[in-house]
Amino acid sequence: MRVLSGIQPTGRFHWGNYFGAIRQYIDLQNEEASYYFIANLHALTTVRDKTQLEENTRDAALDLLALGLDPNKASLFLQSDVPEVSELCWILMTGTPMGLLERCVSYKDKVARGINAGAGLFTYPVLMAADILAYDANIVPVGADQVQHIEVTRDLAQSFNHHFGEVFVLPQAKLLDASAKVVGTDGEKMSKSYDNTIGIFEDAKAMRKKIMRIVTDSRPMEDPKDPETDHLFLLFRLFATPEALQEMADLYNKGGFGYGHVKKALADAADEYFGEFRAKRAELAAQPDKVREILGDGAAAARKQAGAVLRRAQEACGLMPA
Ligand code: AQP
Repeated sequence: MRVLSGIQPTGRFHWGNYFGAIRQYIDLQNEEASYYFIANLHALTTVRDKTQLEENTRDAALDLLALGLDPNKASLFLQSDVPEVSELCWILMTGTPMGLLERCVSYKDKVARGINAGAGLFTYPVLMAADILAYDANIVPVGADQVQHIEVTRDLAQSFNHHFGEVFVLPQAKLLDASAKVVGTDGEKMSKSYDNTIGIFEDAKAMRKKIMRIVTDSRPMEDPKDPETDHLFLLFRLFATPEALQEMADLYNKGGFGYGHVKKALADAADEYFGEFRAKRAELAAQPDKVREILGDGAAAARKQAGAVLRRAQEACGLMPA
């Protein structure tokens, strides 16, 4: 299997990014080929500050490597280091119906929330399609919010193949059932733009404070509560062992506990889970040359693959590459 996924350096990565996507990257890095990129071209649609984008990009690379992405197994690179993808994006754009993009929920959602939407945000799914198709990826590990974009990718690939011959491999989204949509501190999807995130590498004290401030319902402590509808429980489930989870579920069903107890258990579990990655991150942060080299090697491997697919597409549609 060939695996491809990307993640935007639009801010620090949060639990949703980790449990929905990054954990899958690590699990899938032993596949035949796996490519993971830091989507700085996508991020440019929202991060309009040079220093901020550079800082986010460095943080993204450090975070991914510290969390276990192994450059000996997978290629890690910056999206902007593979210009072949932007060329492929144009080729796909020429065959993209406006209606297909107008139906994309994540675009509509951002517009509804008053986010200033330019052509970059509107055409985001086409660049994403080029990102995926350029690596002949069969599998794209993502969270649930990206499934529609992968459907768009399949539509564009199928339409191109139908018109010009079999050029593109049709990809499939891969989701983790239990964490395809991680909830945030307000019970909605955890998302940077909803301001409801808990960061993976957030300072341990700040993280605990944030958890302790999570708003809960005001039912009396004695009442039994349904764990499956409580966002605190859903977050605890990300970290807990099956035994600890069962114990907590029993407590909910019985009633007579305080949410402070659950919050403390959640903070302890998160601390323990991410604790081991902190030291690795600090170690890597002290070796910027090594990180740059990893990204350079990743980009070289990615360009080779993307170049081959671009030539295939150019030949098929009459662009006659030299
Ligand atoms: N809450 C989530 N649950 C599960 N998976 C999630 N992902 C994001 N949020 C959740 C997955 O993380 C990967 C990287 O996504 P991205 O680069 O598109 O990051 P993002 O969408 O910018 O993350 P946000 O916080 O949700 O940002 P905004 O607010 O800009 O949309 C993807 O695979 C995504 O599914």
